[in-house]
Amino acid sequence: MTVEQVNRIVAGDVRSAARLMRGIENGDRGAFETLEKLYPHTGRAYIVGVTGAPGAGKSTLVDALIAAFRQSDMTVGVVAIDPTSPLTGGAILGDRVRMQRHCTDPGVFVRSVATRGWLGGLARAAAGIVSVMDGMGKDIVLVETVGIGQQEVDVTYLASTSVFVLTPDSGDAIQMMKAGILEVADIFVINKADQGGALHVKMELQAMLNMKDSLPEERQPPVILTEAVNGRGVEELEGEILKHREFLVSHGGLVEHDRERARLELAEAIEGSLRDYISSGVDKASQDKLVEDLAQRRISPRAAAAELVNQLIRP
Ligand SMILES: Nc1nc2c(ncn2[C@@H]2O[C@H](COP(=O)(O)OP(=O)(O)OP(=O)(O)O)[C@@H](O)[C@H]2O)c(=O)[nH]1
Ligand SMILES: [Mg+2]
Repeated sequence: MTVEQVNRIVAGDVRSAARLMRGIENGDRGAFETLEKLYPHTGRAYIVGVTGAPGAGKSTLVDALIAAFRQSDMTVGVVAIDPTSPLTGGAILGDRVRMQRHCTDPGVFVRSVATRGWLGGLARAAAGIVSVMDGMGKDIVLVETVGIGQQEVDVTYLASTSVFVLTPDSGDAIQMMKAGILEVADIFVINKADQGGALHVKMELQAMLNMKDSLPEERQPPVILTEAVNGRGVEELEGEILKHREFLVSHGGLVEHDRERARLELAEAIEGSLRDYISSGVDKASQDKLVEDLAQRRISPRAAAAELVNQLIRP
């Protein structure tokens, strides 16, 4: 059954893909098993992260980018990550409405992901959904997230090109330095350039980028002004994304990035396997006893963990 589903997804079947995505979002074990089978068919999509403060215009920009990439004959997947409660759901609704004009285009697939229960579940679900779009054969996958460095939503490691969106008004530029975004963003966008003050922010940002002691062959991240609402500057942004891809390809950075990503995925998989192994391998009674000991402060969390692991390794 899953092999059939995988084949349908690889052939680009939207309903099968949507079903798998739903399963991933819900944390269904079966969905993750199907994802495993899809894995050999992934790795071809070019993944672009679009990050920035709430309301910076990321979704509007993504919508405009979809149009630009479609113009260039590329198929596009979009994963919008909403770290807020699924109860509020406002941003998701906004994203759907904003990107609706593409919903009849078979070359475009837009999906919003909201938090579901367990910690770290969002990032895992998002990574899974990106893989499904990759497996479907989308040329470009755009991943929209709010902020960088919020661990539970940080999927920046997935992206080969990271675009950071700021606006002329906010004190974003200063905040960014603190968050270390200067180091991780490949392209900077100052959106809402129609509001004025954008050039000033651009100069400020470029001055900061110049202060970075970078290696001579290292690439200086471009700073682009856009007006996402009317599409101004978006073609230039598309061009810079593709240029960055060429840069990575010609400098071996793409391979390096894939390797780094594989390393993270392996580490995560090991953690997951260990977690499963431990929770299935240790009988409930001894787990309950340790929990009780912990609650009563008779033992520290570290010591309790060591005891559990020891029971498993040397029974
Ligand atoms: N004036 C102006 N407004 C813009 C521009 N781009 C986006 N906006 C507006 O900014 C508001 C927020 O845009 P979104 O695209 O939802 O921003 P976002 O960053 O995706 O927001 P969240 O996903 O909620 O974090 C909307 O009302 C947009 O119409 C722009 O270039 N100029
Ligand atoms: Mg948005």
